[in-house]
Amino acid sequence: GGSDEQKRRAGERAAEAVEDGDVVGLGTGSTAAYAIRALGRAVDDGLDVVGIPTSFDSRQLAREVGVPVRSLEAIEGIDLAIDGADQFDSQLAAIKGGGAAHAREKVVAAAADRLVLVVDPSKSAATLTRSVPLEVLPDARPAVERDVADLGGASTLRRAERKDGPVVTDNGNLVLDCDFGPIDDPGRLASSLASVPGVVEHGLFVGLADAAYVGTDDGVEVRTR
Ligand code: DER
Repeated sequence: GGSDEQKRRAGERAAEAVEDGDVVGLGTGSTAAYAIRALGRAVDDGLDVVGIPTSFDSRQLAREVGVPVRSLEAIEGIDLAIDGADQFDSQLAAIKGGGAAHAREKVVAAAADRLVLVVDPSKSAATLTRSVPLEVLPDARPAVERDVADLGGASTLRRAERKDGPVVTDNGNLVLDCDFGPIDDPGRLASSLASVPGVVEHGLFVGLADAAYVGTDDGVEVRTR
């Protein structure tokens, strides 16, 4: 992946786009974390903002740095969502879910007036090629694996690192990482995956991002659709 300096530049630039009184979607991952930390400093300087976290982790970090948080159900709308991505293409279609938080991330992203991806150059690709994470109801996993195979995907149950057995999401579900090879039509695959029974959410974010802030070694490139 990219350097911490590149991620920091992207995250801090996104935080600068937040205006007084905004409701902000707080994404998950190491790049979005820089935006949350920058918002914490802005709150110390008097910025009036409410954060909507997308995971246990982003809620914890927001609390640590002093960004007021509300649950998603408590707000009418979100002005700006800031989130990372595992990969994105020239149309700003993205693969997310490296942190197994993509179900709540997508709800927040879709509810937001604007979604800005905060990324580093290692996430950019002409064509999406990474595995697509699926959040899956535990009992439905074998059926979902069969449906994914029928769609040409190879599923791997995401195992935890410091726990025996699989990763369990904040919502109590499992994660399948599904390798479809190069994804020439992300929209088509997204709708196929969305209709597989037992899939709570897939990690393809198509038509959601308005811009990508790409942190480089000497600045930030802003890419739009
Ligand atoms: O889980 C996610 O979708 C995150 O946004 C994530 O995958 C990106 O994480 P990173 O900024 O630490 O690379």
